[in-house]
Amino acid sequence: MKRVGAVDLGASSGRVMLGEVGPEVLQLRELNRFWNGPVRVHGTLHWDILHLYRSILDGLRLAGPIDSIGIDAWAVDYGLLDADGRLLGNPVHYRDSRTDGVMERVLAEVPAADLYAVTGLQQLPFNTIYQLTAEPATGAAAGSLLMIPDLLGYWLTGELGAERTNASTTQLYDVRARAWSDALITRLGLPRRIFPRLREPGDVIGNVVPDETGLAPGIPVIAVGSHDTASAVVAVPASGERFAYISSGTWSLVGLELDAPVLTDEARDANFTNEGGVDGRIRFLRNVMGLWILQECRRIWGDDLDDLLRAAAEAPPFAVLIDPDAPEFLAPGNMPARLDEQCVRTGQEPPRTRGAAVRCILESLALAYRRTLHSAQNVADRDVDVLHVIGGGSQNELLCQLTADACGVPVLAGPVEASALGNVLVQARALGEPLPDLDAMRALVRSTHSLRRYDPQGKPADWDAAESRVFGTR
Ligand code: LFR
Repeated sequence: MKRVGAVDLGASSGRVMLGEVGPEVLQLRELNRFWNGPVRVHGTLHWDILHLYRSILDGLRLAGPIDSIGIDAWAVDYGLLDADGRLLGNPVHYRDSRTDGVMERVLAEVPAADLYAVTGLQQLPFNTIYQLTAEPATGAAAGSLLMIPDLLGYWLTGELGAERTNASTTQLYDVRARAWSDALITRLGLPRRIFPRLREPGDVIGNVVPDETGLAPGIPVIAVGSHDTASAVVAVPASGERFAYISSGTWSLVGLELDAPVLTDEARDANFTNEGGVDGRIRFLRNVMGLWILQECRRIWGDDLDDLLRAAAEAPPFAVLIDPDAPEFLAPGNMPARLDEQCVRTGQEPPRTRGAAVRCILESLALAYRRTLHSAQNVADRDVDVLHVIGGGSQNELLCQLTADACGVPVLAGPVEASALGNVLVQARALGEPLPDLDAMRALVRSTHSLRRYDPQGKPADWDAAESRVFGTR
């Protein structure tokens, strides 16, 4: 039996889990859960990175003897170190407005087609490439750039490096060559020296430094799929190939797992990403705005989630529909007001009750999933028999049912803590547990976790009509 510490930093919280893995055993115990929201200082949204580091250490100290530690977090964000390895300023959160207009500026110099041909990445205004371009002075002063899990791994071990799945989200990584894109980095005038040596999920980063961490010295820190979505996709309890997934949390990452990137014009026009997965797989997916809109509404309303979902279940269907991926929903703020504004702009009467607003958000998400799933299948030429919904959103029964109805395939919901499970599984394998490949890891998730099935209900024609209402005729 292996006992490992899994650190998973998500948008609603960070947590440290104890993972236990053995033959027919895969379980998690939460050791510590802590706040992981951005801190606004003079207008800039920052990570609270030292608070996180301390909370991580506090959690790991509660684990008892462990065989290793692995860390995952959301993608694209990073810390810059000076030549002596000191952090240059607090990392900035990707929802900060410093990237406003930067993508357009970069695209005026490097055509989107050139970027896509190399990186295969979805255009998102907060990709690392645009964040770095937004702060050229700091970048120029830096000795190295570390993605957040790599930064925390560096503090624990003293070892610099760049884990591959997260590096693949920077839009500075060559997805076919599986290396930093020197050509792109140079073309953008970024210093090549700041991009550290790449490491694979499963590589040992180093051993925990004694003394200041308060942890037993010598515990190995293992690079997992340090992009949380890469770890989550490891834990999709699928068998075979004919599946799609939604990693459902603050974001909904909707897509397929492929053996090779799809870099066609069609894939680029549909704005699909080809992110690097564990074991060299490709996560061919699109970011759909996810539960963020609802989370931000609740921050303003202060209502209990279950009450809202009950009211939404009773609200009339297809009353108001929005495009959840509209850019105005990206930054934190007064989401109920932004929702109403979009309704007015699109000639719809804004929802009159909170239940109706939540219904609108969930139906609109299901509609965006449907569109994304169909387009992924077309572009990648892949048939799908089942849609796995993993992550926190898999607990949202109304959303899961609407997703099955909209997509017209059965939904299998669970596990909830997919990122932490994927993190634990990759560590266990690196420690010698007989989990030779993703199939074996997924079989272990299936045999240890119960899933909930939602079969499509209702009339497909209603969703066809809804889709042309919001997105025009296909
Ligand atoms: C999900 C996620 C997505 C990424 C977004 C921003 O937590 O990692 O995969 O696009 O956050 O980093």
